[in-house]
Amino acid sequence: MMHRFIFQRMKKVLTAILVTSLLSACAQIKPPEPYGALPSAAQLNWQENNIYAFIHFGLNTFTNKEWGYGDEDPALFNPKDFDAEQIVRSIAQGGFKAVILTCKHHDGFCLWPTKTTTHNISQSPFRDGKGDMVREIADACRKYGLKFGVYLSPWDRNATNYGTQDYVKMYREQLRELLTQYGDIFEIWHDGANGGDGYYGGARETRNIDRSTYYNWPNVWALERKLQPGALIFGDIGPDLRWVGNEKGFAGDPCWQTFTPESNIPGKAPSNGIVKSELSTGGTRGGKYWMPAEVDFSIRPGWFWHENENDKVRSAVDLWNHYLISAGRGASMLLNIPPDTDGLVYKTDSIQLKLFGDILKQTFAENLAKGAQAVASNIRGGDKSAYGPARLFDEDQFTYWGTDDQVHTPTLTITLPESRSFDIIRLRENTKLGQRIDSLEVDAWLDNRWEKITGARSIGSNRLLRLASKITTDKLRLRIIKAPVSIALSDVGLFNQSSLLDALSKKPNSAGSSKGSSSIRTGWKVINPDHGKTRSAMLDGDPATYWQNLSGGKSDPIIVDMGETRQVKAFTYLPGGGSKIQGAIDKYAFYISTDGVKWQSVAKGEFSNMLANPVLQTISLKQVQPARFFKFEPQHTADGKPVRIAELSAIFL
Ligand code: FUL
Repeated sequence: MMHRFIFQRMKKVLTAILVTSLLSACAQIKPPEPYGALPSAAQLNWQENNIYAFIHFGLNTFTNKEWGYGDEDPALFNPKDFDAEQIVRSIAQGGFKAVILTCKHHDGFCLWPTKTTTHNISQSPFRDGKGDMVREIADACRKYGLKFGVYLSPWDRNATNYGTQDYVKMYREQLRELLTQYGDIFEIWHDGANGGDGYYGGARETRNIDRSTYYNWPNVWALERKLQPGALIFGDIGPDLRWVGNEKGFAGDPCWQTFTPESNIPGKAPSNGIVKSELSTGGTRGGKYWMPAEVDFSIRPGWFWHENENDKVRSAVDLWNHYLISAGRGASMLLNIPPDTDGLVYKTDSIQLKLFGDILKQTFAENLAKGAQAVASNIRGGDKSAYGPARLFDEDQFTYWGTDDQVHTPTLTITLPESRSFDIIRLRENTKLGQRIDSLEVDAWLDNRWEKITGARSIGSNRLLRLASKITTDKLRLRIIKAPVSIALSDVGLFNQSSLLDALSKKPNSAGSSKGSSSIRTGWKVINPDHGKTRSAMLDGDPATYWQNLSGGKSDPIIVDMGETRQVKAFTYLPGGGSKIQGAIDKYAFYISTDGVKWQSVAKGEFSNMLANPVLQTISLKQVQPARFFKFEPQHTADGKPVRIAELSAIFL
């Protein structure tokens, strides 16, 4: 009897507790309404994997080209020591979380035994025609815990049917193969370079397609969503990630994670290859779509491996600097690491990758905001446990310090357990509620007063602010300067850049410059007088000065007297134009002569990718030849503007 009584009492008490806690849960202050475009589940996942690697590998590696014409013989593809694990391991050591492989570049050669074309790996000597490089890289990624993604060039300079609807079907079939045979795909990459001249099954002609309609991108995306619902789709216009508008390794400041693409051809819908790339760099504040930027650039000047760029590999310090202005600006860092002709990551590249990985690890090893206390000028509904500033230090990117709806410019004072030194501040918003903050400033308590040390104009999922120098303090203040709505800030982290950076910065930078050796050109002259006074700029070894064809349009050939006869093995051309390159030549002819009268044509062709990546071009002659004079004939510029040349040079035996 007694027991029964106790049991009933307990039941009543428990019910009362349950009801009270349910009631108080209902009384909890509601989160703010989301603001603007919002990220999808895949985009939220991307935020944590915002540093990944490209692998450009294919026939170009063996022909020493950037863009193959489409007529290359598959027999040339023979990386004898190819080791997918060495490649993926080198990348993993750099701290990268995923890999995207060029399964097919513009030359149309497929790195997997596709059923859609014979121009594929099965026609090559690699693994006696039984190889599948997509599988080997995908398997190695799985083994080392990296995600795997595919690049499939829409432009195909080999395909006979390029330009017709048959090709569009074939492109989708290739996608279907890649998206169904290799497990989970992290990202699908659609290049903007599209249409132009090519082999096209022997036609050797120019085929221009209407970029805004030809591929019917919405249909392609629908197929991709169906086959790989978790994959991110990249293109100039997304839909998930946008191109950042340059291949130099930086995002804009500010760089908004929302974007409204605009076409650069009046009257045409924006599409791959026809967006205003300058807008992509900074995105659109309050843009129509959640579409963060992806910063693709290469560890070398070119996208494919070229022996003559072995001394131009970016250093670990350079990679760190670019990390800060790509991933550190709410974009992703997509670094290209092209394997060499042996099928391995070249030693210089892998050393710099390892050092970069160490810098990353060491920098973020300890969050110096640990144990901080913070006082906010406003907390949403006064609900400290749900929206209080303690949420900033819990390492969860979605818990946040939130303010009341009408409070857009609050202030936060942070006190550290003791004075600490740091030079990186990390800020994050809870992007599930959109990108809410326009700008903020940060002060530090230094010499008994508040001093402004840095500020930011966009935050989003990740913002890294590097201070001009290390500071030591126990107090910081954050002032939100502008926001259209209440804020939802989820992270304030404090870090110290790795000491490796100091050690490495003292050594001469191994990253090459495009500055040619000027001494070798002593006594060289441009001898055709119609090239005006500035013509010597082409030979002065200074990439910042350039010659421009002032008469506009097509330029006459440039004739250079090298002063004495030498054994010429290659020539180089550096496009000119200061920070914004213009008039980059993309078609040329090159002649040599011993007497300046009789000329021999020794090279003619294309400089590839000159709109997106106008870097130093080196063309090797088929054979070494004696010459005192050379004649360089610009035949076409990539942007149709008058020719500009920063540097011209020859390389001798
Ligand atoms: C560019 C291409 O033309 C380059 O060759 C490279 O693949 C780069 C990632 O995209 O647009």
